[in-house]
Amino acid sequence: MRDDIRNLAIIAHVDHGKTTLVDAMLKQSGLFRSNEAVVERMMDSLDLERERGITIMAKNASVHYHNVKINIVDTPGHSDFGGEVERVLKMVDGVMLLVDASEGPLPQTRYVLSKALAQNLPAIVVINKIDRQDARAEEVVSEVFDLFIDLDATEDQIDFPVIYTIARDGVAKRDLADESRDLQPLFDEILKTIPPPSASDGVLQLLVANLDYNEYVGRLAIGRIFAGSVAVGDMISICKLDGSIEKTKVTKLYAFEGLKQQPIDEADAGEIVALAGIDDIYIGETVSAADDPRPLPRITVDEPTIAMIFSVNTSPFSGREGKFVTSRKLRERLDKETLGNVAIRVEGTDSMDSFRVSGRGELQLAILIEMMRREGFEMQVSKPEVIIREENNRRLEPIELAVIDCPETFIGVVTEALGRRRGRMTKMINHGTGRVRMEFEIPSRGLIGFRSEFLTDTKGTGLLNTIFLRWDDWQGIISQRITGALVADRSGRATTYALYNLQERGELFVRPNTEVYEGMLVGENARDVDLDVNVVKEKKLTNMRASTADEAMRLVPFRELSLEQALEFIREDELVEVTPQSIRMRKKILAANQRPKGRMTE
Ligand SMILES: Nc1nc2c(ncn2[C@@H]2O[C@H](COP(=O)(O)OP(=O)(O)OP(=O)(O)O)[C@@H](O)[C@H]2O)c(=O)[nH]1
Ligand SMILES: [Mg+2]
Repeated sequence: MRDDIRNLAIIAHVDHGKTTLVDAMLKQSGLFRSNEAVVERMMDSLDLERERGITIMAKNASVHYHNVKINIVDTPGHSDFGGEVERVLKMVDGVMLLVDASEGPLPQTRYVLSKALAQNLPAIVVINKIDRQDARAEEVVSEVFDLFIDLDATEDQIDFPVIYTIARDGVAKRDLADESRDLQPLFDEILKTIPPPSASDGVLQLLVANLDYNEYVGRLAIGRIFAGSVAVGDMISICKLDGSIEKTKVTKLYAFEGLKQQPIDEADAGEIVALAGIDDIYIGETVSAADDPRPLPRITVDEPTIAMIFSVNTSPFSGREGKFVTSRKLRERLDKETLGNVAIRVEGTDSMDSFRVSGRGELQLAILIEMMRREGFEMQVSKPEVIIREENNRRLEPIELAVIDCPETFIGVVTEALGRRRGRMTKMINHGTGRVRMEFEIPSRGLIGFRSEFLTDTKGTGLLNTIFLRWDDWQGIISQRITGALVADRSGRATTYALYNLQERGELFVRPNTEVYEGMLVGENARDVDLDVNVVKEKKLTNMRASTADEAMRLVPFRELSLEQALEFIREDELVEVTPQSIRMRKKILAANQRPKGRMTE
């Protein structure tokens, strides 16, 4: 046993406070001077994580408490990033399951707990945000208890310790009535409940469970040493995913100290380390002894449920704003993604210029697209579609559980909207607070594009959480967006005059002077058909006064769609064009006279 080490992951539903709790643990372990200014949610170091306020990638850190090194893996709580949680559980000997004291267990709580229980990991249940006005800590503990039972936990697992916290203030208590000013009760519980890693001698076996990048040393392969030891200068073998073995030498070895990686000379079984200087190493591969390679079982994660086609940008504006525009670059980048992100798949298609990219949800794919455009890529992507399986002549599609929290007054609209999308209510709980919680089973197909409608329907007050439930028989046709699009019928720059005359048709997506091309979507048509429109029309200038009148035209503010909103908006015959600077929507077929008829023209 290595009693000087504990390895644990912190898991929860999105926003329940994982990263905030890690902040507090880092601060209280004396990592910073008492007067040192530190940012909030330190572990959320990616630009996209900071902008969106969510964790996207699992990350390692460590703290010291009573001469014990506690390696902590912070994980994302959004269900689209569930694959991150699944694979890092391989590195740890236990988990802290965080649950919001008011919201209680939500779909992702259930998902991550089920994965931890399946690995036989002991859990400390941490009820966080007990400072909330609407906290109902004790009730939530009993809901968590029910969840363990529901997931067929063993008696040992059900006998979990509970700690109450205010992560934001760095306070933990064993009992709600306790006075406490710090996290000591939590640290003590970690040492007590999370077993030390077993130290096994013998042949080196290190399972790569995470990849990182450090600008000084390049690629880092992060993993836990399951057996043996490793030292700088050792010859090692990498047991590749394809079964081959590659020999190399350890040039740089790191351990996690706080938020940093610290160079070390050697490490033993039980420790979580990072190896640098090996370019060709991927998640799920085993680092083993040079003369006696022994691969560990590879890491498997749940299958993707949603797919999108990524293609070379074929719009007339292609190549204007991006650095990387060719199909070769696109393919290389996507392949690279699959090596670091086990929940993403990439396949070729009939066309050399298109690739089918599958993942766990719209957000996961949108984040990938967003990262790529920031790196300088241009591409066009199709409407996300669910993955359909054929099994024993049955056509199966993914079904999700949608858990909705909203004010009572919206029960009607929400139920109606989900009914249209083939959702079936399975549960409704009225907490008597004016808000209700409803559960629906609904095909993933029906959820595509639902989020923005839901937020509008509930005036921004609703909470929607979804999680994959099962594969089930195809549920029949689900009707799509009921409105059509306003489609530019020629290229040029949009004019105030033209937009002014169009705005009564529906909401506009472009502002005056935006450059458009034929086939580009410039607005939503209130009617259910597409309408080809001229947005570049100039007013005939008959005299000077006409142009002053032009300036006086008041335009309704245009709606700028985010990437996710654009992905939700488009239909099967449309695409989103993504470049480092722009997000445009377009018809697949740009030329108006080549698109299927049955549309209106102005
Ligand atoms: N009132 C209150 N708010 C808290 C507490 N802990 C965290 N929060 C807030 O909850 C929000 C989410 O916190 P995060 O730490 O980002 O949550 P997370 O679980 O890491 O979220 P993901 O990684 O995206 O799943 C932030 O606005 C925090 O300030 C707490 O103890 N009390
Ligand atoms: Mg987080």
